[in-house]
Amino acid sequence: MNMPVSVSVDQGVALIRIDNPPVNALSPGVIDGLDAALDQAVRDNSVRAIVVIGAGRTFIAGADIKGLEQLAWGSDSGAPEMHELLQKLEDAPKPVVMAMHGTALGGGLEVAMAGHYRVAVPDALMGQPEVNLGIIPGAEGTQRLPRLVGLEKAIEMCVSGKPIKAADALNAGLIDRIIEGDLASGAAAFAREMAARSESHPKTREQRNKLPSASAISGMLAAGRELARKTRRNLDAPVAVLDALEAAATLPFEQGCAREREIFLTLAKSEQAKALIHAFFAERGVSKVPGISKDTVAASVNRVGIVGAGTMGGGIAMACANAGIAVRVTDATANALDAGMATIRKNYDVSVKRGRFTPAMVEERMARIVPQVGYDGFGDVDLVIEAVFENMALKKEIAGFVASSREVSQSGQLYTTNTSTLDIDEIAAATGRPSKVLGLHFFSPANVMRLVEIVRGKATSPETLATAMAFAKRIGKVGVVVGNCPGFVGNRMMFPYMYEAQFLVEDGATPQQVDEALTGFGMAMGIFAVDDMAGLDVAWRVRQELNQFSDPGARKPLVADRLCEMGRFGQKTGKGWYVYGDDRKPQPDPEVLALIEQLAAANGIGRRSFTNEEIIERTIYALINEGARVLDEGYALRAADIDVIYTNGYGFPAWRGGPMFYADRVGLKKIYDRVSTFYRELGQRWAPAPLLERLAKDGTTFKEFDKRRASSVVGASS
Ligand code: T1G
Repeated sequence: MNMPVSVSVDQGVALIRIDNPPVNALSPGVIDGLDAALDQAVRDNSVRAIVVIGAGRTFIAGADIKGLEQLAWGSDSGAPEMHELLQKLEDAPKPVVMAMHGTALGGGLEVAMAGHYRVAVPDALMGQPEVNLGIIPGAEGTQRLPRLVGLEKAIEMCVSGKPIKAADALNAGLIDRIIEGDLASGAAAFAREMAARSESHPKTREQRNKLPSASAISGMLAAGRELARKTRRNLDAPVAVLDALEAAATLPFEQGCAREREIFLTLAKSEQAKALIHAFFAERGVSKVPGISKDTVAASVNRVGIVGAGTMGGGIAMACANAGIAVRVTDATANALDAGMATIRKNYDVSVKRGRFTPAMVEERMARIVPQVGYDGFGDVDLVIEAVFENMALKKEIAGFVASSREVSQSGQLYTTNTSTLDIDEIAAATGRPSKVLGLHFFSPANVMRLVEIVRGKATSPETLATAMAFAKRIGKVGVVVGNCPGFVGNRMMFPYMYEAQFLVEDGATPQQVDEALTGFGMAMGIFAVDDMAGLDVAWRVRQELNQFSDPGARKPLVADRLCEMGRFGQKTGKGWYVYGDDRKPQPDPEVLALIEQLAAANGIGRRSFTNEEIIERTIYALINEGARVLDEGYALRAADIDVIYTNGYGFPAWRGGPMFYADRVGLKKIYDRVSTFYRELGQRWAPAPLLERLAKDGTTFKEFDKRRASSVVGASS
């Protein structure tokens, strides 16, 4: 068996190499291996200095999150035990240099900070991302980081969880040198230099000169709390980490470590940690798709052609250009193209103002986007993305044209459509080469939102799917493979949720109350504010395209169509469910409230008041019930995929794990019972999903369902 840690000695320097693919996580084997390697290097009289380095793509990316998951769910093992190792590193009688490349995160950075010196390659990233998993650093990071970079910088890094780049780290005092060229030899040379220079080497835990004076501490912590409140809404860990950082500034090192440990262990078992660790693995799990293996050949996508320069087309063009992909954008008229390019320019200008891009970076990106009327040069693109508005006839016409036109089409080219609801197979049929076709459902604004639903048609080939998955990753998106049903996974679930909110309003709640209940639950936005932002006309058109209320017995929402007939399309017309002033903040509109009351009365709907709890049950349980159907029918591969879709595309709070994980935590029996009650009281639309009923009666969870389905798929293919 390969040892995860090895030692080699060259010209007086011991190189301790950690080799625990894929990311050198700190498994117990790595921790023990480091400990033994350190002993060996210290004992060896020929060794004057020690370098610790990671093999493969990265230094250490942190504690093993699998272990943390066990800890979260009640196991007593799983908490990384590193105090002794860190102390031994720091007390080593020979200089220890940590040589970082890739990502030194969490426990990885904590190991690095216990070394006497740190060096890194220019593109290395260093950070304490633990808060993103609902925990705080658990290996003395909150105590050593402020000693190296000062309290203010440590607060910023630990609250945001965002890693910093090598140049920033050098500036802040986190590292001592940036190594250009080969890291191992550069770090060894640096180590020899340090060994020759001095007998004693700096121990981070003994440094106090970067810690603030007593009078400055409370101001910094107050600013940190404000930062946590503003930027990490509803999260416990970013607030708790400030207590550990306060201990670093006010208590002796050992006591500070004890305080950190206490907070770490409490949070490690919290609901938020369970949910966020679930979200971490759920996001990594989406790349596991039946029929796609490491051997499936994904074509590389370097040139993209986009049809339609509207909001979606423009956003997708930006996402591609940001990833270094050359883009051609076509639209029917020069005017439409000019408007589209102006919007792209305006969006980039905002990024410059916010300091995200420099003007030079923007020019580089703009130069990658070529606007054009017609399809000149489309023959050379690897991937076409049609992004015109949601109309089947138009989409088929374009698909047919692109496929049949010699100058546009070439045999290897993928054809994709950015529909949010329409039938991929029908569009694929119009191209005559359906194996090369799939849906790419981006979310608006497409240059920002991380989610893409990758819609597999019945003829989509594995290679086409693999190419689309790799393309999504390349442009920085989380691509979730879904099946082809109306609305796919995300929107199909959103419709019952949205309409239930509308029924609640007809039944006596107000749009504002529903939205406040939902944001109180943790949704990024209320559903009425979302509808206003997306445009009420979008759902209106979908209602007609999909004939959503064709069943004569179904309750139809009364107000939304009326608002559309009145031209109240939401933010873009200044009025929708709410009314908007210059600040674009939604304000309740008495006209809408009167309309709701009038329509309810005219249709004999009795109105009453609702508690927030009822509102959450009626809306979120509608989402879950439809989620169970989508899962059962196979349009979503896993409940966890639904969670990824909802946390990345629909503003569902990641700290609740996603709708299906949330359902597990509430208990499927409770959800099923409530859904059954609604079914009796409110009718057919609340019929319990068969899978929900089965799992509730078996006393099991969606997580268990995922495990069982995964093993049955593996079984089937082997
Ligand atoms: N533990 C276990 N597995 C990990 C892992 C980790 N820390 N990090 C990544 N993986 C797996 C991941 O599941 C995937 O597996 C594969 O590696 C590639 O990941 C004591 C408490 C490092 C920037 O939070 O941010 O330290 O799906 O697809 O896009 O205080 O992974 O292939 O089977 O994401 O190149 C702190 C989490 C832990 C870092 C690489 N560390 N990881 O991104 O690849 S808490 C983190 C990442 C801690 C201490 C504590 C990213 C990455 P599979 P990937 P990538």
